Amino acid sequence: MSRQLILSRRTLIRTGVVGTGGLLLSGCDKLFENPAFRSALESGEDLHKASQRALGRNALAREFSAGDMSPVFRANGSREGAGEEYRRHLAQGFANWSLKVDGLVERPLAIPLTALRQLPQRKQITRHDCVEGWSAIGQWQGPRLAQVLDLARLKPEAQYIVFHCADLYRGRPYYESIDLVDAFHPQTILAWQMNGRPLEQQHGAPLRLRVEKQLGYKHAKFVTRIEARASLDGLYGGRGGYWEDQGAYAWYAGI
Ligand SMILES: Nc1nc2c(c(=O)[nH]1)N[C@H]1C(S)=C(S)[C@@H](COP(=O)(O)O)O[C@H]1N2
Ligand SMILES: [Mo]
Repeated sequence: MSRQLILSRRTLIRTGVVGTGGLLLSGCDKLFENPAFRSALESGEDLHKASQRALGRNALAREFSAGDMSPVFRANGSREGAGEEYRRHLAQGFANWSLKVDGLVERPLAIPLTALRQLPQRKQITRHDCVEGWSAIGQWQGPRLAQVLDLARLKPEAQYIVFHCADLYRGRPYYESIDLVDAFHPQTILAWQMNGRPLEQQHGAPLRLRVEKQLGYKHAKFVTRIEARASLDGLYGGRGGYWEDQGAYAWYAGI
């Protein structure tokens, strides 16, 4: 595998991703006012003009207010991560955990959780809709996936973003994938916080995807590795996700 760049807070400051003050920006409006952020975003979007033509998919999912939040947000699917390594990180409060970003990127990364927390943040209160027929409203916070992908610099051949998870559901690795329209959508974030607190294990600690325009099963929990690919062929069952490979649900689950 090619060399990985370990992103320290100092690297992030040097590369201008993180300023020395005002790290926590709330909401995307402020992010959009930031010229560095805008240009990073636009260069990402230029790569993918063709996919961006699917205009309707860029609309925002509805956001709610604090008073709408569900008193109970049930957990579904895996409630814990699997394996020795996951348990060790859990015991350490994920202090030494990092997210891998690889595949069709110019700069493979290992980004410590501490660095992900220091990137500009987006906070959103949204409704989670599970295909099994229940919904819950919760608040999610984390950096935009777009920002992480721009740090790793997608190669032009990249078409899909795959999320590899640390759990086994009924003995098999859970994984999911989305296209670049959803990957660069403003509300697509890597959430490490839920309802104002670090993610609980049952909700996918330390990091899970929020892809608000799609159903619950696309929101990969326990994300440990993000892989950029040109195609989904040859990856597990080839249909781009755990439930998709079972023939249970569609790859695109727009709501
Ligand atoms: N890694 C992983 N991600 C997953 C699942 C899972 O079993 N494993 N279940 C999915 C389903 S079907 C739903 S509805 C949501 C549930 O998220 P929650 O447990 O935070 O409610 O996670 C999704 N992401
Ligand atoms: Mo679900």
